[in-house]
Amino acid sequence: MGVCVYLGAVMVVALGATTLGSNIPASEPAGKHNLHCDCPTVSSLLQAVGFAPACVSSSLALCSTHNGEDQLTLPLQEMRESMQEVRQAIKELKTWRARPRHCKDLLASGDSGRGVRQVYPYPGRPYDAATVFCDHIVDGGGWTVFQRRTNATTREDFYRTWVEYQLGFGNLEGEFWLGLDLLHTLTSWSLQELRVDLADFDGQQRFAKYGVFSVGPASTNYRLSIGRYSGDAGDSLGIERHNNMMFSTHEADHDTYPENCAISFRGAWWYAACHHSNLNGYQYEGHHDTFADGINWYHWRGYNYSLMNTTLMIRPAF
Ligand SMILES: [Ca+2]
Repeated sequence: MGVCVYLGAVMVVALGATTLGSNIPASEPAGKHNLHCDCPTVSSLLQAVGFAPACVSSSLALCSTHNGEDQLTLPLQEMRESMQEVRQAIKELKTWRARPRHCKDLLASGDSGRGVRQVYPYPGRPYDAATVFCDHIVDGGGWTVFQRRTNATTREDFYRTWVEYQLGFGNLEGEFWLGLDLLHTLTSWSLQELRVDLADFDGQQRFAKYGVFSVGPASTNYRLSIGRYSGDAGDSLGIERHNNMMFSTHEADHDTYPENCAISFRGAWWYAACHHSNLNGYQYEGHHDTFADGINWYHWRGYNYSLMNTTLMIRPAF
């Protein structure tokens, strides 16, 4: 009987260990170790090597009641909890991916018209929202507006500091500048196109469109990359003068001119030496005698005409 107890104990330990898989060589199939499922074979083998049939049957009975469940409880529970965490993470990832990054995502999900919307534009920061103005009416829609000038009764001051141009200012429903930091983020996702809509005080409208538009990070002073012009306003923001220029304000001079273009022309822009366009310039109403310091678009109304309305907006090209 002493041998029989020893046999039962050895089988319990062996089967418990193999069930947990702690001593399974990686090269052997797992099924080979399911001894408790193969009792007739085990019984024959044990009897063949000399154990008494009664001893073998009582030991196997002990094995069949001991399937290692108590030893598996803790690992199984941990595995269940881990799976729940993975499921939750996948669910949150799907929710985040479904969030609109910009106005074109909103258009794709059925948004229409135009107005203030919330988007989630920051890569790696799924809970940080930004408030923007979307235009789904002009030219197929999906546009995120980043600058607007109007002839409202109360005009916004656009002669602002570097920090104000970084962070943005104004009223999204009226005149505003969205901010260079957000503009950089929005143009970092993918290839962007830019649309510039202009109107004068005589009821005329023109537009310029660029198939390539991006704004670098703060470390580049928001360097402009722009190209592939089309439209009927003339190319006053493209390769000839503003492409590859850094942004400047009246107290942050990054232009290529010996003096400060932002001060000379009362604005803030991607000046070179100095500009063909000055859409953040002073809000004269139409003709002005001063040189190039109004809301100017040189290739349409020249350096002595300040426009009534401007809209600058972007959307992913694809
Ligand atoms: Ca300068």
